[in-house]
Amino acid sequence: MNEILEKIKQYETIVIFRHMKPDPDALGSQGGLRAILRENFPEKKVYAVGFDEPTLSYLVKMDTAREDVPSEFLGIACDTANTPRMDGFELFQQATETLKIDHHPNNDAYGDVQWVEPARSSTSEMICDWAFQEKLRVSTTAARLLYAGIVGDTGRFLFPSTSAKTLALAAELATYDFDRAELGREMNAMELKVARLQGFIYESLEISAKGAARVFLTQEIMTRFQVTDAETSMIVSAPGVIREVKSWAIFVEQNDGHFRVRMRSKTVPIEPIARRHDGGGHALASGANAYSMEEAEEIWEELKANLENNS
Ligand SMILES: [Mn+2]
Repeated sequence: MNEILEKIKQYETIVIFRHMKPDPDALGSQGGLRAILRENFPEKKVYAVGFDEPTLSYLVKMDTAREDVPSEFLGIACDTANTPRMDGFELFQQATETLKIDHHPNNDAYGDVQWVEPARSSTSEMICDWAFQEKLRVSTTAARLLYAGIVGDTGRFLFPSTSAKTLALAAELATYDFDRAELGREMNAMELKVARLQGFIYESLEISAKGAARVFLTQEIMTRFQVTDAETSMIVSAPGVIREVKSWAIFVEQNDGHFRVRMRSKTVPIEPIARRHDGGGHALASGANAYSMEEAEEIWEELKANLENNS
């Protein structure tokens, strides 16, 4: 953590990265760090790169001027567990030096300097803590983004990763002059078509005796509800409100026919299952891939067995 500012001071150009299919923490930590660096080092060129996710456009806009990036620059990756998931990895590879700031398990230990704390609620919390400790100026824009990232990754301060420190940092961010109520509305807002898909999920969820649950969102279903894969990320937590459900997997069919599997669990870790199937993430929130129906069935069997062996 102490080396981060050292490295930043050494470079005139800094490019900040984050993972593909961004969530509020990816964008909050990336955009928050960009705002902090621009505020404190106005002479430096600071860029945030990646796809502008339309469902999160209320948060932040990426920089597109990649041709402005000189041959010597510092690359910082926020909230990105592994390099295959990094948006803009080709550019990151060209960086003179690289930093990794993340709160996922450090299975892919990339980066010349790595600051990884899996016990943290969010990368936004880490950036916030770092900025305050280093006595950097935090702009209102930065505060809003970091707050959004914390709110997003803690499930509105409900997940067990929410510590007293998380709340204290969020309380500090809440002293800044941004419209928290409006941000909250944006983060909770759901399009009607997505709400209807959520209704479909509740209707078609299969639940095992021990509380494993699954649902398939095939291309046909996605077309019927006019919903994209990115839009399904908003409803991954939906099965969690059902008392009978302990762990769940949402199988989202991709254009190439394979399934992206979004897995969640209330208490029993599911991350090892995700790791066995080309994925990973957090103990209770992971993503995996199933390249055939047989593999999708294997994941389901493992999800059920996982609860039988751990309860
Ligand atoms: Mn995160």
